[in-house]
Amino acid sequence: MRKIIFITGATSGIGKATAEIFAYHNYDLIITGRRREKLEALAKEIIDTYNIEVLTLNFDIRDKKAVKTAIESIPEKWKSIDVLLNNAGLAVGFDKIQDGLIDDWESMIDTNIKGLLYVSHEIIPFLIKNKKGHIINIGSTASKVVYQGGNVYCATKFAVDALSQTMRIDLLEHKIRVTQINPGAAETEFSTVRFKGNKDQADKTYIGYKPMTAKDIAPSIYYVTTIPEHICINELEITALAQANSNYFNKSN
Ligand code: NDP
Ligand code: 8X3
Repeated sequence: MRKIIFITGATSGIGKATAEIFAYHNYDLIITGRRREKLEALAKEIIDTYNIEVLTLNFDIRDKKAVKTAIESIPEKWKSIDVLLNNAGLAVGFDKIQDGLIDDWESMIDTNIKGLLYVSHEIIPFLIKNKKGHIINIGSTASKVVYQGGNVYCATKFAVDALSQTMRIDLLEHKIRVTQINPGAAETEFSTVRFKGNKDQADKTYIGYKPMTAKDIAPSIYYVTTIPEHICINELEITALAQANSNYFNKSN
């Protein structure tokens, strides 16, 4: 029987690259996101390439009813989930706190913290019932070190860090692994979303150095699931060689 991974935010970036690598490694996939056409296109591409099954669930992670309804709709045979990848997330805006927009703050808090919790709330009972499982939360270098203009985004990623740590404690008795992966700058749709579609501004994020891509991060996400059963990689930080932390870059290229 093939293993199953449930991925939030699989329509783009890190979630999409991770879907591809787990498919390559013979997992069946439950892929989720708001953009239905991108989900369907990815499902088709993966089914055509790999001999595995894909279930698509189309919902907005900020909508707790929609999350519950979508996960309740999962057919019985798909409930034997081995890995939950809490990846869906975003930054909106880059303003100093005094200039920040409350709508931007709410969007990040609702997606990165509350959305992660809504999904985890529905999936964790499956993992407990199945007596197995691995939760992988995507944090960030911003889960550890804040930067100017990062205020609320960093706060949400610090919250993810706190949740990963407490999930690991709370789920200890159920032998469920909890890993947090903290990427540094990776060129995905992330900056375009942060700068609200302003591609020029987004591109400036990556000038002067070679950032990671989603494909640089996905193999490590797969790797943490492959280690012996009695071990857990609790945390992993991955950055471009040109990035030391949230604030220090070598932008001389
Ligand atoms: P992308 O913008 O490329 O992908 C984000 C994914 O999240 C999309 O699939 C998007 O799907 C999904 N998503 C966003 N909001 C919602 C929502 N309300 N409901 C459902 N799905 C949603 O960015 P990345 O791949 O870079 O980001 C993935 C994760 O990695 C995020 O948690 C981000 O914070 C984190 N990260 C990114 C870094 C980077 O530099 N790129 C560095 C460190 C961490 P859709 O729009 O279809 O709903
Ligand atoms: C995303 C990368 O540097 O904008 O978490 O925080 S950064």
